[in-house]
Amino acid sequence: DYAPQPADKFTFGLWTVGWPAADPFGVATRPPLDPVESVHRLAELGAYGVTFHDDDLLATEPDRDRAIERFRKALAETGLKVPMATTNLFTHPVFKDGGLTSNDRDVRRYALRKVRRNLDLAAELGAETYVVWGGREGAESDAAKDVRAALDRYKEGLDLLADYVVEKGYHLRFALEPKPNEPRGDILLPTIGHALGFISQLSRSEMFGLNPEVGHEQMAGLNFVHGISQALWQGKLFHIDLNGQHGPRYDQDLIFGHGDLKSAFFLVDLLENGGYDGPRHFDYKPLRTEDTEDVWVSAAANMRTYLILKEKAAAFRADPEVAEALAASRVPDLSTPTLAPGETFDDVLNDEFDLDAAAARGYHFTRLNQLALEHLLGVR
Ligand code: GLT
Ligand code: MN
Ligand code: MN
Ligand code: MN
Repeated sequence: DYAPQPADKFTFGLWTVGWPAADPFGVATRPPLDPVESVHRLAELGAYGVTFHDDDLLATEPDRDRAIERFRKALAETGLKVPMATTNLFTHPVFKDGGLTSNDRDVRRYALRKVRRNLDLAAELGAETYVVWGGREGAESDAAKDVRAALDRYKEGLDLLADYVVEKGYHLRFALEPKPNEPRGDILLPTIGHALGFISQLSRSEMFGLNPEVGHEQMAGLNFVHGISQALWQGKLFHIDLNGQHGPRYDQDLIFGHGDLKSAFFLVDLLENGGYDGPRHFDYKPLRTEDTEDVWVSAAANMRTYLILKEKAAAFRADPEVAEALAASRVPDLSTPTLAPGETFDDVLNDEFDLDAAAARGYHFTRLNQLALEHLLGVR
């Protein structure tokens, strides 16, 4: 009956269910949510864990020590884990031109202090991944930001933080989260590809991977399944933010599957069969129209949709007609190396090859795609 279990590794940010739903055009429609209540409700729904920004813990209890103590107690009572944590370097006005890449050096130093303090807490709570979403690292005008200098400062900051983690002996890796725009006109590291390229320039690049978000790549008009495939291929899928989005427009943060459902189907198929065993983390926003009880309906919907898609993907893979269609489309053949063992490049010169016949061969992808669609629609 698609009941989530901790073994499914579903996790939620405190800022997701706890979003009071203020947007650029209107004030909050829901009261602030006590993180302790979130922990209990998520555990009841079958989640595995909860994640947080330093500031999320203070939603209803301004005293940091007291807030942490109450949070710890809720974790102990429920058994919920904290696999990931992150820093808020975007809400406070001081971060209006960014944190680690603000033009203001004092702000950059403050941002480093803020991350460092929460790294200590993340390690204490047993987190293994530290997300870095540089939502304010960017600009609205090409005159306003020396992007090459900004990338130098981004690297400087992240190198310092990685050194700190090593020095302290923390078991933490960093996951950079790309986003093309919003809240800045243009954000640095806008896509999975930009972030992968940047990581190669970091001093301890092995400690850095990605936390890609469904909606963020789709805002850029990109294929999320392809992006995740490349991140996996490069060993860089450290974490993932699941949600829904309808193409290039503002960041919708819809419930998983409530955007591009077909992409969600192929994504679950990839995550379940592609060697990713990390948390399935939902970074969504309960609709602004919803009341405080609807919030929990929406949290449950993310997990239920994932489990339904997991079942559909398994049925797709197990269907003999699909296996036959995959073979007819020569999909498995792509895994055969282009040179046979022992061959050299010169051996490609000796092929007997009928150019016209090869050009005429169809790939029959239509049938394959329709089979996937019919599994997804529940008619097979
Ligand atoms: C913020 C952002 C998300 C990031 C979070 C991590 S916070 O809500 O929109 O995409 O994952 O800082
Ligand atoms: Mn988003
Ligand atoms: Mn978001
Ligand atoms: Mn996110």
